Amino acid sequence: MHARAAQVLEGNWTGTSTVPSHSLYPHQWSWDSAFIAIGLRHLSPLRAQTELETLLDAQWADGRIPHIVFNPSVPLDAYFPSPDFWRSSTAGRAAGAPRTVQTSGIVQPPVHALAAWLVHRADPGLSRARGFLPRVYPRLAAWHRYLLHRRDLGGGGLVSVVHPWEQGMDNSPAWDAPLSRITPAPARAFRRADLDHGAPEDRPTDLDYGRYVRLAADYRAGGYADGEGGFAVEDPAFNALLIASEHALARIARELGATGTARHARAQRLTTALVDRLWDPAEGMFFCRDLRGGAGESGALHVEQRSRRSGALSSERRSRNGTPPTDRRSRNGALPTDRHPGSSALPTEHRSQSGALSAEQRSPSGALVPERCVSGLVPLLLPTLPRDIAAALVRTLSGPHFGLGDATRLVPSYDLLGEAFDPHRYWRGPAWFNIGWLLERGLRTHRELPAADALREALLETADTSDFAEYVDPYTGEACGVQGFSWTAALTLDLLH
Ligand code: 9YW
Repeated sequence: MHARAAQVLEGNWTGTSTVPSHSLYPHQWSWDSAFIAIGLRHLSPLRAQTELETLLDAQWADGRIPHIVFNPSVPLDAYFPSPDFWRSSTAGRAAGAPRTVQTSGIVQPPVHALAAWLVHRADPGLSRARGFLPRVYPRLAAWHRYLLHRRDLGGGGLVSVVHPWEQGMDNSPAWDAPLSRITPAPARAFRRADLDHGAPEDRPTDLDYGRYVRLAADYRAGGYADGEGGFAVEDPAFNALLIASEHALARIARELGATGTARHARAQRLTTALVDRLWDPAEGMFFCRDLRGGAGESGALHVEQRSRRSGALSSERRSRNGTPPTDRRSRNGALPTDRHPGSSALPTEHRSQSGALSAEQRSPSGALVPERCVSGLVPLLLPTLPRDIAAALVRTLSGPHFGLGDATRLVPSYDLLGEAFDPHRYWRGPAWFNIGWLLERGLRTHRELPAADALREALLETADTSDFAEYVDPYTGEACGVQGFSWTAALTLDLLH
């Protein structure tokens, strides 16, 4: 299996970075590269360093690491949205997009500092000889600075994503409600290249895509400036990965002769904010906070400003009396999809279609999204999580909603009992290997060794039988999406070591 995983990574290597898959994703993706580097370090520490360096070469002057770095030799129609959609070097000029390389304008989860630290550790001699950490450290620090300063849209110390693609779990049911306020771009305005390579029933719907396109086009129209867009969500996995990476940056700083203390302290403050804003003790997991949700929306949950430790989400769920959530009604087309009230106070080009709520309509702290998504378990990764919270997450992982070690041997991306559950559709049920890898690490960190061992076995076995699939049916392990997928192969290598 080691040799076959190495072969997948060899085949997907372009000379300076690794594509997730030549057919479906023929460019460099940000968090993919971080996971890929974590596996590549066992094959070639040099290639692993190069993978991260190539990505960081495309960093914008404002610190953001773009979610895609485009390969100019790949035809424009091979992937949508292509460079001519994002127009980074012109539309992103004010934000400091690079001139020579084309990128997207949104970001992906910050796994990079964690990856850089693990890559360094694989061969510290080579790393020191090449000055790897001194070169990447300032860039990683600028990346975290961008997230913490430009993306604290809720003002509570956590980072928000402004597009579902940023969080990495594109069509997670957590986005249904926040996306339902976005007017989809008309289907004729774009052509989905993904359907040339993936089965439509495994992929997001056209309606999802229309909204992804609208949000991205609005962000571009505003010069990729952060602020008042129609979609702003604090996600537990994105923030947990930032915390893990901040701890890794502290270790890198120490290796470079600083103390790292301030960074560890910052990671601790972020952990406190994560718990205060996203933890629900009654549900035993974290939830997304929809900053644009709340007051002014019929059918949406309203969350008051008090701490989530009080179990408010559970009472909200009960108080809904079975009213179907806005998102599902709109997805089924039974009700009009456009519920954005518009906002004349905002510049029209950037805001009118994005569904931004006006200040009066918006609840200052937004609302938790009552969907159990696997991102709400990812904070288990954090060694400094309060013990009672880690224990509750482990119980939720093996309980009826995620079924680990009972109904399934892998972790589904979404609630097995949730209304939106679909074992084959992308991030609405299937098990993904990067998430399995993060949770295996979390279980091990919190000394849940039998569960960690069992998950490791299941991940390895399924990677093998599915031929390194992109994602799998969480019950049967049946391959979905593409095969020969890079992070599946890379993380297999890491689990084997
Ligand atoms: C897309 C590359 C990316 C991943 C994301 C995944 C998918 C891209 O593929 O998004 O076009 O939908 O959701 O997490 O980074 O592998």
